[in-house]
Amino acid sequence: MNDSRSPPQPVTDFDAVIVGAGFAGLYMLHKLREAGFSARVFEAGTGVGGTWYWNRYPGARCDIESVDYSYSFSPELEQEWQWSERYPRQPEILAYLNHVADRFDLRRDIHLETRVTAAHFDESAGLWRIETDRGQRVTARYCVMATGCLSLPKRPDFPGVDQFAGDWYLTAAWPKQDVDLTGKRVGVIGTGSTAIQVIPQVARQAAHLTVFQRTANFSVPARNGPLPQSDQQRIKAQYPSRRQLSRESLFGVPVAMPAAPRRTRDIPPDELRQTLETLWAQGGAMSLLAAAPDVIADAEANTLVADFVREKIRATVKDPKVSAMLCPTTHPLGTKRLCLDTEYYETYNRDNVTLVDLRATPIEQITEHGLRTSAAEYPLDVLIFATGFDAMTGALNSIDIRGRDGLALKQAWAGGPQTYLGLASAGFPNMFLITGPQSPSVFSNMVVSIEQHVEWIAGCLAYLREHDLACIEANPQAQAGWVAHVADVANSTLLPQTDSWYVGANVPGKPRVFTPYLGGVGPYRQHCQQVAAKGYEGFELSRQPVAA
Ligand code: NA7
Repeated sequence: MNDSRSPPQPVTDFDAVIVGAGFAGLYMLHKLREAGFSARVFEAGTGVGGTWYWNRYPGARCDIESVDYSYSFSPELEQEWQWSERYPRQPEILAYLNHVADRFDLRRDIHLETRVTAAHFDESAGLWRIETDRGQRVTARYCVMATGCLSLPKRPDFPGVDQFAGDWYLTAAWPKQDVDLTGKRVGVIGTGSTAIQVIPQVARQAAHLTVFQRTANFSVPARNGPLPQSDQQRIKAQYPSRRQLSRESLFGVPVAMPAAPRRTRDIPPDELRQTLETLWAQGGAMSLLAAAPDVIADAEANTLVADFVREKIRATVKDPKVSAMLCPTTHPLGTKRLCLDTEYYETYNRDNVTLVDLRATPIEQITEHGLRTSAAEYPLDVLIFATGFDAMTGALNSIDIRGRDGLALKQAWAGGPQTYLGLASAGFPNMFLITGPQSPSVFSNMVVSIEQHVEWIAGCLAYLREHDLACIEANPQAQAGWVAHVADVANSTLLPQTDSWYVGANVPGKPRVFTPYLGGVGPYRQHCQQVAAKGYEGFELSRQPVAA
């Protein structure tokens, strides 16, 4: 704190503007209202739901169990909502979020079909000026970006895409009405988490499916199924301890951090085999990673687990040429998102499915009637692009965000994101990021991380109000220290070496920076709590709403 008098606070339309009405924006609105702040949410979709509003492709499903991929802030909500399956489908998650919007009367403060185009910090007035694509201009003291980590899809930029005479779809902008693929020759480009969900569904409907694979990925069976009432009741009875375990865990799922983890390579081979078999039979990607935490750090450990998965792929896929193509060889397991599937590998045993290796035979062109690689032309009626996102920074950088001295966020982050705790960025006072770059975010159960950030931000705003403070801004030194720490932790693992969206390698020209924080959800939460307990250590707090 660098001054003692309290000048009049700026008059603004709202205390806070929140950008986005997914899991993060909805809870932020609720929490701020509860604390007596006024807030307005702007959301581009015609409904709430964020990721779960846009990603309606066949097979869209969460890879975290439904009972854990849900809000914990309301015991009543927790108890009353019934999940039907172990892993929730997109329509069920969307229905849940709509229920939350109604139950907490959130809709009256949400403007739908409204995209925020600009957010400028007005230094002389000490407030944010927000503009939308509908021409609205509002002011707010705080600006909260609840824009999501995977919300800006990559547009298909293959040569010839405009000539294609058939229908094409982007998984992340799937139409609301049913798409009938019956009798169609369908091509899917991509074999990431999304494609791995979509491919088995399409194969069941289409006359023929051709999968265009550039990189084979590791996938673990979900073992999805109905969630029996009795199991759900048992879990609900233990919710407080289950939630607490998730909050203290590595990835935000209820698996305890091992007190004295053994190195995977020190585990006797028979015992390791048994553990992996048990986990494979149980299903679930996060538990496999959590069971052998050194898998992402130790190349030898990684090979042991990766070999096990490759063996499972070979045992499932009948054609040895196809199974060889499906066995990942380009990266260690878990250094690209470990996928979760239902009958993904089995799908390649169908007569109507062809796998094309784009590394051996790259795409040359999309033609009027299909797709041509360096080796062949594939006639297609429908093309599905499951080609991923400009992750972590894409949605933020697509808004014209300007902080002090007109500094553009894009410019401040030209060499990669610069944040303190993934919550704020120096030069952008009173702006908060929910699950921003350099926080656990995509390397965790997003709902657990979202709740932690929302509660931290709401606590911070209450603190500012209580102490008559007008301005909070990340300190550049503290930020530099955090950015270096995030990089150090990442560099102690195998992850930065792999070309993945975690490092921005999937977007040409993007600086190569490993963006999620790998220190674990539990330790990260503790650190954020300590920062707050020490009067927001590493932030500059000021009574002046404007620059001193
Ligand atoms: P991903 O994981 O980025 O997957 C995209 C896939 O598309 C991946 O297989 C890419 O191959 C492939 N791709 C992307 N561009 C091309 C081009 N130009 N040519 C050929 N193939 C291409 O996105 P998802 O939507 O599957 O998953 C993102 C996250 O959303 C997921 O982890 C969940 O957390 C939710 P590549 O690997 O780059 O060679």
